[in-house]
Amino acid sequence: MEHGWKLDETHLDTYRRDGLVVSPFRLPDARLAAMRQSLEQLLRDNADTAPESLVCPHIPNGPRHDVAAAARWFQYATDPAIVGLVAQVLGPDVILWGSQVFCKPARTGRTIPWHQDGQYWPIRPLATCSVWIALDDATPENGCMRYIPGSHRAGSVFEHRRREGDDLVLFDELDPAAFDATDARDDALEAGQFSLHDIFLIHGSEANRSSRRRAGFVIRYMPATSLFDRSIDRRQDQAGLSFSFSRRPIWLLRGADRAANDFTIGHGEDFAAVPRISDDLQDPRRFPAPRSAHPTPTRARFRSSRGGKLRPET
Ligand SMILES: O=C(O)CCC(=O)C(=O)O
Repeated sequence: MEHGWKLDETHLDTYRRDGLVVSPFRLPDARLAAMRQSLEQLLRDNADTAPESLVCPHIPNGPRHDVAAAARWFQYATDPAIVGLVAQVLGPDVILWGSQVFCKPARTGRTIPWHQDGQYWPIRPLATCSVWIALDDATPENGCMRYIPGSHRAGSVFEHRRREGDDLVLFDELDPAAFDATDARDDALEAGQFSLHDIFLIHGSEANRSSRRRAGFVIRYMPATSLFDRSIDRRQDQAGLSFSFSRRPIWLLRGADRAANDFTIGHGEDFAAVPRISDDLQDPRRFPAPRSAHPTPTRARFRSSRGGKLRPET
């Protein structure tokens, strides 16, 4: 994709002030088409999982799909053009530690209750920039993300309480006393647009009662000055899915590690063929833009221990 992407001071100020900025750049049509095609495969391969909770399609032990499919999501998540924007807000040392497809089907798409991401994640000190990429148009009608501008600025995680329900994607909900929902702003995006948001931002989204699907792919990056602390492991559950961070693989994408992060855990057999990713991500020859809507799978990057079938993370 475009390697010349750079956020200007106005956009950086918006990120610092509001905790979320809509990127002035958007995915090229060919990339969007490729991602939407990958999404269709992901949904087909995971028909028994809530489509709002397709956690880490970029890793072979994430949702069940073939190794080549995981490699494609990995390419999307490590696109140097996107990582370059993230480095502008996080600093030069960038780790990819997670991703998720939040696909809300028409009419039945579930609510994502108000929360702060920091409530859920084993990163110390808490720091992450999430890039939320719209794979469909995301509007107030189909349940686009909503957020409270500036709510990240306290730099703390407020009280959350447990609320479980079949209509919910996440079960830790922010105490309503912590914020004023009338301040909420819509993160409305056209397909191919994306926004960046901070780990302390208060956000959530309504159920999708419209006749149009709302799918987004979110990529999580942390600065390598923080530790992905697997000892904090707290089992996560989402809409019928249960998973753990204890074996989650992470990658250093740019710069250097400053916090003794472990880049071997979870890379096990499935990752035997995956090179350690580093600054050479910035080499466009390594991640060429797809020439068509059918990018060539990079099979060599992953190897599965079970004849091409992936292990679920749980
Ligand atoms: O997809 C949504 O509406 C919310 C996603 C979210 O909570 C996140 O990316 O942190």
